[in-house]
Amino acid sequence: MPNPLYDALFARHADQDTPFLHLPDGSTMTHGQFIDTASRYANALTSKGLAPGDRVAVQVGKSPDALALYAACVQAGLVFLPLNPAYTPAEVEYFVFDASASLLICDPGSIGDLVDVAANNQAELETMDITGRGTLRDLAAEHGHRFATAERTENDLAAILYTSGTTGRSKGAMLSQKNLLSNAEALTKAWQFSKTDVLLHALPIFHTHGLFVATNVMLLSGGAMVFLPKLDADQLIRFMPRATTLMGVPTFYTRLLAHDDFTACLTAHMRLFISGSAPLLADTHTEFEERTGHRILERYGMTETNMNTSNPYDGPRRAGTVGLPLPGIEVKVCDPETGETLPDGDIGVVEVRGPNVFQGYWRMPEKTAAELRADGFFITGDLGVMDDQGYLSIVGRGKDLIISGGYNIYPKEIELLLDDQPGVMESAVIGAPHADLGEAPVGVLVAQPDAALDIEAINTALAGKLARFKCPRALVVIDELPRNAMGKVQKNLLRAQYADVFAL
Ligand code: MLC
Ligand code: AMP
Repeated sequence: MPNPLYDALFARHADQDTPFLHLPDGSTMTHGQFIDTASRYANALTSKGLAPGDRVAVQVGKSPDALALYAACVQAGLVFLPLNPAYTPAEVEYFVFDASASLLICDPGSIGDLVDVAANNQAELETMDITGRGTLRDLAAEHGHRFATAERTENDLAAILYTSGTTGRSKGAMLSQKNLLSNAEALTKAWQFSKTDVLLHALPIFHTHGLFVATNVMLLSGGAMVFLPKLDADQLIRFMPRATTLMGVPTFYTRLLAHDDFTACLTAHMRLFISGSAPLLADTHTEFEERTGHRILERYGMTETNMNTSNPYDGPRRAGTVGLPLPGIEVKVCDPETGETLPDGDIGVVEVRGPNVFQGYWRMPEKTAAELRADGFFITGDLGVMDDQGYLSIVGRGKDLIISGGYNIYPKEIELLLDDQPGVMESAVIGAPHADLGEAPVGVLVAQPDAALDIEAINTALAGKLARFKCPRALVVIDELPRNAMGKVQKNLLRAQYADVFAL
């Protein structure tokens, strides 16, 4: 049965004894073993009555089995919905409810918190721990490693990835098989990946970067990955001699540079270092080149579009820019009011069109219509400027968004919770520069008249509701929020005022 994404990324590796995942314990999983594992999971999932198009929410730690779940969903035609393990049960409930997920797979340690979430939403519940063990693996073990691949077209959904929204309600970006496959093809070619490559993979696998950019490119090229649970600079350095390439958010590069053992000698054999998901400071780029002789290749993308632009593999990699549009993808910088394309050199909103652009937001037609134009251009909300050579620079964001260590944080979601706290009259959440994470959230609070704010209690209340990475790393109290003539909070003034809050 045709299933374009499965055929291109997975089916061709069946029975291959070439290495796919090198694990930190020294073991290796071959491509064939990975495909067999995935097919057992596909059998397990369908044995539970799941049918093509059903959503499978997955909130588990990073492991080969967790990655095999992605392959299993593609093979069975299920829609993969990966979730950050840091999300609280309240956050998970929203995703399971919104997506009408048929199955939730979670860590065994979360069962107590999530059993009601699943029951309330008529979802089945299975477990998988960070080693891959759990009820789902037990079920998979009862099945064979052959599975009749579900028929799919390139327009069928492969995944829904939730991205937070400016209103505080997360939106599910619907990604079709074609969205994912076309981008994997473009990137594999642009970055010259081949089966001789070994990628150091220390990114999470519940976001576009670690899941689609990294994994799909390696599957398409037939190469291998050193599959590490998370960023740990010691481990990156330990395994670098086995690798040819690294993909990371800018924090990867600042942490490597902070390490004394990170030297030109260690990296001499490396073919490519790629950065994205957040701005790479030009200083980091320069320092990296001075230390290693390598010029980091920066690219730009987002959940809704996968990757849009990249600095060239051959040709000038310009620090501070995110490079040129990838082949087949149109990128323009537009007037935010009129939507007219601006001349080179003018700052405007970046819009993109191509086979990479998502299918819209799950069950949110108004939001889809607001961001996806009828002619197919997606309004990214990023502010950019194009130079006369076609290189794009991201110079800011039209959307009120904080990117902390590559994770997106929408202030509205935090402000709504802060406003509900005893004694708080109003709040504004801003991003302040942070040496390790690029930026981190700061909550600016205004107290009700005569109220004394209990900052510790507010922090505790937030921690129960929000994933830790979203919780403000500083809460400050001021008399009133600066507002413009329209009554809008002037966050730019707050950002200037608290620019040094993490430097102290
Ligand atoms: C962890 N913490 C963070 C955080 N990550 N806080 C703010 N921002 C982050 N990004 C918090 C934890 O909750 C914990 O808090 C403490 O920091 C230590 O946790 P940790 O797990 O030990 O953190 P660490 O290993 O330092 O992780 C930092 C990181 C990681 C930057 C390596 O966040 C990471 O891998 N980020 C990559 C994100 C990513 O893949 N983005 C791509 C999105 S796709 P406490 O309070 O409990 O101590 C996309 C499209 C595109 O953007 O273009 O690619
Ligand atoms: P996400 O919604 O998590 O996929 O995050 C996408 C956002 O990350 C984009 O809209 C940009 O704001 C930002 N981003 C991704 N890559 C870069 C980059 N290289 N430079 C600056 N910002 C980036």
